[in-house]
Order: sequence, then C-alpha cells, then structure tokens
Amino acid sequence: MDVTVKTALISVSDKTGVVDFAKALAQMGVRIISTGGTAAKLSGAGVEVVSIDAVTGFPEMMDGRVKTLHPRIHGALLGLRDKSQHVEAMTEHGIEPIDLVCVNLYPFEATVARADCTFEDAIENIDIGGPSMIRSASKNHKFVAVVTDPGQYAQVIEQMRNNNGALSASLRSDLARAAFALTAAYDAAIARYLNAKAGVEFPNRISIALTQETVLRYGENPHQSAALYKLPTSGEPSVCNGRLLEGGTEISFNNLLDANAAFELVKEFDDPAAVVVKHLNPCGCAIDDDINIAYRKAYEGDVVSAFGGIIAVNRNVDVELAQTIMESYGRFGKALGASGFFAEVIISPRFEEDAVEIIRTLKTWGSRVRLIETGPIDRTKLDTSEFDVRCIIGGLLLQKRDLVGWEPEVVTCPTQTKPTPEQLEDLRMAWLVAKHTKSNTIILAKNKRILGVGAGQMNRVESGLLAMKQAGEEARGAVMASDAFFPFPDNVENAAEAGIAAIVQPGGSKKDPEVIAAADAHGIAMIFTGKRHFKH
Ligand code: 93A
Repeated sequence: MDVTVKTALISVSDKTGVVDFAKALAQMGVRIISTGGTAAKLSGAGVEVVSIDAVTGFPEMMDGRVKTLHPRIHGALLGLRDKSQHVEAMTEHGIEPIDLVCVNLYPFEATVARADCTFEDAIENIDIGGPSMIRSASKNHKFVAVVTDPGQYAQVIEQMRNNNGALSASLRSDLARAAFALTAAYDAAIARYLNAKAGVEFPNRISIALTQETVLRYGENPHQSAALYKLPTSGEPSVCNGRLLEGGTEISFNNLLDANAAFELVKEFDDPAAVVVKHLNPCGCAIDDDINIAYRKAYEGDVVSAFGGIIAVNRNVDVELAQTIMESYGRFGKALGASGFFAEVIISPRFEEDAVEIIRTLKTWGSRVRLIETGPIDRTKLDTSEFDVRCIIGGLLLQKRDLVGWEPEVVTCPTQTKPTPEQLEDLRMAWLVAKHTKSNTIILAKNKRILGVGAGQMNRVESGLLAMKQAGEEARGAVMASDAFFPFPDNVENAAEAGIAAIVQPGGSKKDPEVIAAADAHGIAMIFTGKRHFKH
C-alpha cells in the first residue's frame, strides 16, 4: 500500500541537503514540522515550517533534552491509521498523523573521536528524542516513512514526484530496516565508549555495528558466498581502511586476507621494507635504505612462491619501484620457464599517478593487479582498543591485538657468544617476521633479508628443517628466529649443522639450560625476548 505524505517532521543534526529536501517536500504540498535549529535553517531558506512547540504545546526544554518526546509526536507516529481505537484516540487528543520523519542523530561517534571531547560532551551527544522518533516511525512503517540519511533524500523525492506524493510499502520497509540497524549501531557505539571509559575490556554483552563495504564474488572457495564488513575503528592505516585504486580485477576474499597479512608485517618497519605474502605467510621480506633494493631482496627470497604473490611496501610506489616490481616478475618468470608470472595485489601508502599508469599498461598482469593505497603509516596511531576476533562454530574468540614488537630493553643473552650488531639487526627483523607467520615458525635471515621460512608445521623441528632447506648454503652465518621457546635442544643442533650463527627465541622452557648449553657448545649466540608470538 502506498502512503501519501501530507505531514513530515524534520529534525536533523547533519543538515546536508536538508533545505533542498524540505523545499521539494513543500513543493508537493507537504506540511513540515521542525525542531529549533532545523526550523531556523529551513525558514531562513524560505521554507514554511511549523515549530515543534506549536505542535506539542511545550517549549523545547532542558537544553533541548526534551523537544520531541511528547504524545502529540509519538502518537502521531505510532497510531495505526486502520484501527478505530487508535484513530479515535488521535482525534480525542488532537494528534495529527505524521507520515514521514526525517531525522539524523547527534553525532556521538564524531564527538567521542575528538581529542578534546570531555565525558560531559559525550553524554550530551547521546540523542534520545531522535532515536525514539526513528524507532516509532520504523515500528509503524506500514503508515510512516523514516528517512535517516541525506543519501536517501533523492530516492524519496523521486518516488514521491513519480507517484503523486506517495511512497511505496517496499521503500518504507527498506527505510525502516536501515533505521533499526542505525539505532542499534548508535547504541552499540555508546556502550562501547562507556565500557572503555569504565575500563571494562570484555563486557558481558558486546554489540558491534558492522557496515557493509562490499559483497565479494565468493569466499575462500567459489561455493562460499561472502562480503566484507567494516568495523567502527580509529581509521588506522590498514588494508580495510585503505582505498582500492581503479582498474584491476575484482578484489577477492583471499586477496583481502593476504593483503592484510602483508601490510601488517611491513608496517612493523621504519626503514624501507618490502614483503611478499602467500597464503597468509611471508615468503619474502627485506629491509634496505633503498626501497627498490628492499623489494628486490624480498622478491628474490623465494621467487617460486612469489608467483601470484601479494606485495606490500612501506614506501610510496613511484615509477622506479613500479618498474622494479614488474621487471622482477618478468625476469624470474622467464628464468623459471614459466609464463604468466603475476602478482595478485600491491599495497603501498601511496601510488604515484605515473606509476599506476605504467603498471596498468603492462598487458600480462599490470592491468589486472589490485592496487591498495593505505595512506601514510603512523605507528603512533595504532588502534590499541581493537580486538583480534576469531570465529569458531557457534562463537567468537576475542583477544587484544598483539601489538608487542621488538623490545630491546627486555632482551637478554644467556649464551657465552654475543650477537654482533649486524646479527642483532637481522635477529630483530627475523623476530618481527616470525610474529606475522603462522606457528610453528622458524625464520632464517641474513643481511636484512629473509632466507627461509618454516610456517604452520605441527612441530617446530620440521619448521626449522624446512627453513634451512630453503636457505640451503646461505644458512651459513645466518640468524634464526623461533616464535616460541625450544622445548628440546634439537632445533639448536640442527641450526648448528646448517651453520646458523645466532638465534632469537622467547626462552622460558624447562629445558632452557640444555638449549643454552647446546648453543654454547656450537658457539651460537642466542637471545631471549621473554615474550612469544604464537599465531594460530
Ligand atoms: O536531546 S534530545 O535527545 N531530545 C529530544 O527530544 C530530541 N528530539 C530531536 N534530541 C532530540 N532531537 C535531535 O535533535 C534530533 O535527533 C536531531 O539530531 C537534533 C536536531 O536538533 P535541531 O533541529 O535543534 O538542530
């Protein structure tokens, strides 16, 4: 059933587009009721409005805390037009129906995001009357339309213009569902803020409002449907908060997972760094004063795995870096006798325009690669309030993010041999790479470059053997990182055989004395970080 809009109530904090919206309504003969600031704005623009107090018979009071909370408003929104008792009650109490409510709320989230926001500011920005009207109108969407976003104005006006001033049941239903989701998200944000203020890390009940970013073609596999939703966060530079540049093939579920893994690792480094990720694990990572060299070293770490890889750099992609990336894929593709060598995604704080042009003109894969621009990396702006959320069937596991990086002040060295400054640099790098690699993890590094990665094995010895096999002869003089302690000296023995010179691990095993003795016996320097980085 269509509803002809005769009376509308407009009460908005965000006044974007409201004058044109109200003018269009007025042109179609709609009577407009409005609250203080909105009424002033509309009448200032020449729109005829009835003030809210003329309807309620009460002045707006208590600093505006009570303006629309009145039976003449809520009766007008909630009354069933097809139920005689409701109609009689409306007539008896002089309640005139309102057919459309246009409300957007006090900007609670924007207010609490401000650095100078006081607790009182936050409380005053909790809108009560607005959500009440939105909920009343949404409950009664059989008769009332509820407009909660300036982005909806055009569609509402267009439909009214083409439909003799009436709105369809289907549009009213769409608007009502959006409205309930909005008020739920609004209250979730308030609860989140108050919990944080009260120092409650894990409240009994958590509501998280997620906003759909995009529906994805499919999930991990083609038979799984999927979509990307965004969390309300601080806007920390990340893949999710980044911008997908135009061109390129549609981004996939797995691309997003891998891109996130790659960027979170490259974010750990201040010096120019590059990472290549496959299936959530780094297959290459390097640091150098020159980002081009860092990239080349990262790529050359494991050219076979770099096929279809996800590349992240912590510096802007200019023409030179774009060419370096494309050249590496062409050269190694040919050398391996494989055509169609390509990268899936490149992530960078920024892509210079001519670099994008060069990438896009590369016929083989440049036209298809997804480019994600994250904005400048600023590690002082990491969102410390954010949870790391994992799904198990029937539940979610929440933990605080692992924001521990390299802590030189807690590092100890229990072995007789001490690492050289160069080895220490490599140990630091290998340790940070281990943090971002699936457990059990063993990472080998030399000259600020990863040589071997043992990831996700069910025992640490196997991870070590894989990493050493990959590094081959280069393992001689390299350093090793283990994301958790060694329960036995076996890994150290194997490391000694491969020629590993220094090891970083958390320490804390019952068998530490034996592990240390094994390192000492082979002249290996070993340091303890005191913290582990399991990544399940
Ligand atoms: O303080 S309130 O919760 N009390 C109310 O009765 C009320 N009615 C509408 N806030 C209330 N509103 C909000 O005022 C609306 O949701 C809107 O955001 C804002 C518009 O005020 P103005 O028209 O004075 O700018």
